[in-house]
Amino acid sequence: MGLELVSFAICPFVQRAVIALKEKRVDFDITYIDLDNPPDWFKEISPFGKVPLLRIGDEVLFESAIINEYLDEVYPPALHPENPLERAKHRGWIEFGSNLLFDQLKAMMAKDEDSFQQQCEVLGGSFARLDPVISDGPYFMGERFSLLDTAYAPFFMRFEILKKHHEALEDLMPTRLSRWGQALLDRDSVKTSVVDDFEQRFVAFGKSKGSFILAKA
Ligand SMILES: N[C@@H](CCC(=O)N[C@@H](CS)C(=O)NCC(=O)O)C(=O)O
Repeated sequence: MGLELVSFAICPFVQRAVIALKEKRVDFDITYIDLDNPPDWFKEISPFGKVPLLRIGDEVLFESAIINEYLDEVYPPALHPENPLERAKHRGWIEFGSNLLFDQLKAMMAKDEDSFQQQCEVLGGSFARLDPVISDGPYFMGERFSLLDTAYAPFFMRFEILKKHHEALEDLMPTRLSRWGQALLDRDSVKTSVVDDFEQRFVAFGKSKGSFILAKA
């Protein structure tokens, strides 16, 4: 049955599902909507009014982590660890990654230097938590790329862009975390997981919402 992903072009949560689909080489259609002016059909089928949605025939899945677990159960190769305890730990860190994405958005949307710097401290605290639990590389659990990696790649992609706009971000990330991020950004499924003009759109979006660090972009 055909798969349709409902997306907003710069959404990191949709990007997680795109990466998983590409890793699994599954064909899918993608429908972009404008979240500032969502169509009625979307409001009817999205319980939280959020993307991503995955439409499978008449069925609709919502929430990126749930969508990716479904994809992982149905389409090989399985990316989640086989061991239930490891899988549960990964789910916890995927949730941590979702919080990190929201903190990154807050940093990007900060309206002035003070609130931006405060958000940098929050990000720095999360990096200090995350850094000791990642493997020596290249990926979170070592040689094997996992579902958890799909959840963090969108964060690293946005961080690389934001880093160009404020020096406070340049040295914020510990070396090991940066190394993991680079390995993810080098992966084909990640490179091809966004629209061609992603960076321009992402920056324009932040600017239009009054972002302090993107004001001069
Ligand atoms: N927990 C959700 C978060 C999804 C999310 O926040 N999506 C944003 C776009 S990146 C959205 O649809 N926002 C619309 C809104 O909040 O009204 C997931 O993991 O799928």
